[in-house]
Amino acid sequence: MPSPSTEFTHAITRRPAQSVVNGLRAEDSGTPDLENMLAAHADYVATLKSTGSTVIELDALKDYPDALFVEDTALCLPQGAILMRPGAPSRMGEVSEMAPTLRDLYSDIREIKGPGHIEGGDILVTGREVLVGRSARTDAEGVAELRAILSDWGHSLREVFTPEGVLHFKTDCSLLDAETVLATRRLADSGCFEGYSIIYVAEGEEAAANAIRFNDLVIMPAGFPRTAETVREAGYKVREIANSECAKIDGGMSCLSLRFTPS
Ligand code: CIR
Repeated sequence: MPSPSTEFTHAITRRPAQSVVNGLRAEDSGTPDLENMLAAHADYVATLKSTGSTVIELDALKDYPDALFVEDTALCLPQGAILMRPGAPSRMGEVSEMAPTLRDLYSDIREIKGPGHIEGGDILVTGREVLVGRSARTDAEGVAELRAILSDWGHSLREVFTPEGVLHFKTDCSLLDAETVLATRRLADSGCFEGYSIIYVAEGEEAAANAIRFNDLVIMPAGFPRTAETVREAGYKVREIANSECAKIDGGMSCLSLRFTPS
């Protein structure tokens, strides 16, 4: 039987706009180079497609510099899709840009109405539950609203906490299979993955934790050889994609797509 947390027939991506150079970032580590970013993005899309999945590629949105990070706008589950309510004010409008695409794919669309906030980057769907990390972008009210929707669909939500200074919960972890996570020590030491198998990223390679399991592949950011080797040795098929430009605006492998099998 296909595993709904790792096997997907569809993904949605959005091309970076020229305005991506103005994307939000915690620290300035240089201006992203659009040409390099577009090349890496094309490689990312091709890699998703190589697993047999349909990839819906949306047009760039110049008014929203961070709109390529589509993951933050919605949570897609087998039962339906939930429109998020980003905690970053400059990203709020991205949700209504995503909504029509999801309405075409799903018959049941819910939305986080507020006043709370929640971004998709703080949500990890595992084989047994939905983990949501409170963060600077995701608050208690947002989590409570999501919990009510998920309980309608029979999912249990467990609230956890993203370490201080880490943008999103999934900045520091990813699902490798229904019961196994790749995580940083600073996150796993909080105890949030009790009962799961944990593969730790190598020390100094914390940014490798933002990976995705997409069908038969684990797609990881390039440049973290010790972690990639550990994941390979654990039996996963790893594909590395350049992420130097998205990293300058705190983005990674999970942020760049919504992954799902529509109902
Ligand atoms: C932001 O700060 O919102 C973007 N520059 C990066 C978003 C990354 N998204 C994610 O981790 N899911």
